[in-house]
Amino acid sequence: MTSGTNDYDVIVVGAGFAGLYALHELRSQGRRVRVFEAGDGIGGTWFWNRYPGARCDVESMYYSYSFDPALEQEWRWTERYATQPEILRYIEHVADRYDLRRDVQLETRVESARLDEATGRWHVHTSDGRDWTARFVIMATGCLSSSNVPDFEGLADFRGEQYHTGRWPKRSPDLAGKRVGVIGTGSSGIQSIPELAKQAAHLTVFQRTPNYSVPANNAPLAPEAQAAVKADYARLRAMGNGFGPVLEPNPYKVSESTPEQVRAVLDERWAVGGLGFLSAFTDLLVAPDSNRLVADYVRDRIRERVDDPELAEQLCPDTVYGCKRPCIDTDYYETYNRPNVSLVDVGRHPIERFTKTGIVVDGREHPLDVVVFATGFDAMTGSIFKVDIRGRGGELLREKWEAGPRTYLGLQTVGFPNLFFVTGPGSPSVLSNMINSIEQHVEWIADCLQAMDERGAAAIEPERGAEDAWVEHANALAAHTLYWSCSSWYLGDNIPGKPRVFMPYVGIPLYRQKLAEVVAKGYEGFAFEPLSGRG
Ligand code: NA7
Repeated sequence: MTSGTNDYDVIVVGAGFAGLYALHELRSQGRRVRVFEAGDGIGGTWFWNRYPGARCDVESMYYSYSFDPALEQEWRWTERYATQPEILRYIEHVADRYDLRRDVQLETRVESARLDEATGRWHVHTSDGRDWTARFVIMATGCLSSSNVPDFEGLADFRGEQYHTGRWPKRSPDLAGKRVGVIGTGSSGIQSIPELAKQAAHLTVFQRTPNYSVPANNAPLAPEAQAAVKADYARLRAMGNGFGPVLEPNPYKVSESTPEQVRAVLDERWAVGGLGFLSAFTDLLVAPDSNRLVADYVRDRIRERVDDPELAEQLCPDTVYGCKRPCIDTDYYETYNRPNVSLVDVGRHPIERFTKTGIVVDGREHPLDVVVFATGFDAMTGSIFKVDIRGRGGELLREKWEAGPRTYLGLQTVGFPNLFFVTGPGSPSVLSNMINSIEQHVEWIADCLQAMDERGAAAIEPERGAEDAWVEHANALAAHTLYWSCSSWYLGDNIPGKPRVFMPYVGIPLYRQKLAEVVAKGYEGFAFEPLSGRG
């Protein structure tokens, strides 16, 4: 077995919530771990997404690690929904508290990872020109980290400033007195538009598809409320599929409820604010009629928030509620009542081209000094594919997944032994509280490595039959949903040429159960290669 200064037990790609926890867990097991991070700071998603108004849409008390009760008790969140700077401060606190930084190499992109079948080790090449070897590679690259700027005609000619929300500069640009255009009305657009409107002389929003948004009802966290959660943290964290008690799912279908009960459920969720509409009824994402009731309710609330009825209609989505990831906001719709904000519908008339001085839509130029791309990400697979990953027989992962990602449990893929994904496609990931899923996967991987040590295994890899069955099972679950009824990044629709596959696993409790079952049955569906198989 090779060893040397560049040889590690585990190489982790990415220093966000997932990579840092993987480092902590695996290092605690006595393994030599090295983390590579492309950014010049830790934090992943929360390092890059610094745009004005950036917040998490999961409540701060539940969007935090649970692995150490002492950490849980000592950290104080200040608001119901944490801002990006506060989340970044939390991650930095965690890194310092557990002395993680010494094993993280910043400003270093992992360019390739190649399996050497003779030795069973992964050979990793990084952007600083160095080569590394490791027995395990963990892709902790995040689900929404490969930013997407559409290939607009004439974009290179535009002389103004350009920013992507997911690559926002550390020193936020001064927008005072400027004509600012925002392309995109997903979560990043909906969060940033109210803040950009306050700064810019004029803000033009280029909207292709309106999105549903519900007020976040953000507010400072009262110390007593925080103390009450901390007193009962474990139980409360487990509620609402890990989103905390605020998202406790209503166990009924719309069809099992009277109109009065439906109205009461919706009114209650509206009053609480946030993502609670997603779990308003169990049939929300499977029964079109149920969905329509919820969608109508939210559309009516949008109409109440916008003064100009015509503009309100333009802002009302006609898609299934929850088909695209719904948003939560602070004053998003009210922002359109400001005199310095205008909306351009690029759904009916797509952006024709950029010029030196602006954006042309339907033959008319909108002059701009600044363009903000709130145009999203190559979700779930984008950052994985940025690394040239070659497994058995030199097979390129990107090619294996050409028709869509194929994993067993979202954790591993056939032909790539000892390569793990944290919150990979085929696991609940973006449909869940990401921190919960990250902890679940990292702990599963750590236990698996321990089990491998105990049984003297050199490598672990899914069996072909198990992977095929998992992909089929995950597809079957998604097939019964309304997720297929609109275009979304869940399906890869936003990236030209990307196969249309529903990438996350639908069903958080079921997934938890399956993971536990697999372990209870001695890692059913995985094949272990004995140590003696290695020379
Ligand atoms: P999203 O949700 O992917 O939103 C991207 C937005 O950009 C969306 O409104 C798109 O319209 C729009 N878009 C993308 N390409 C174009 C072009 N070519 N022309 C006009 N408009 C375009 O990304 P976010 O960053 O907002 O949020 C990602 C997730 O982060 C979010 O769901 C939360 O989970 C956190 P479209 O809807 O495709 O018509």
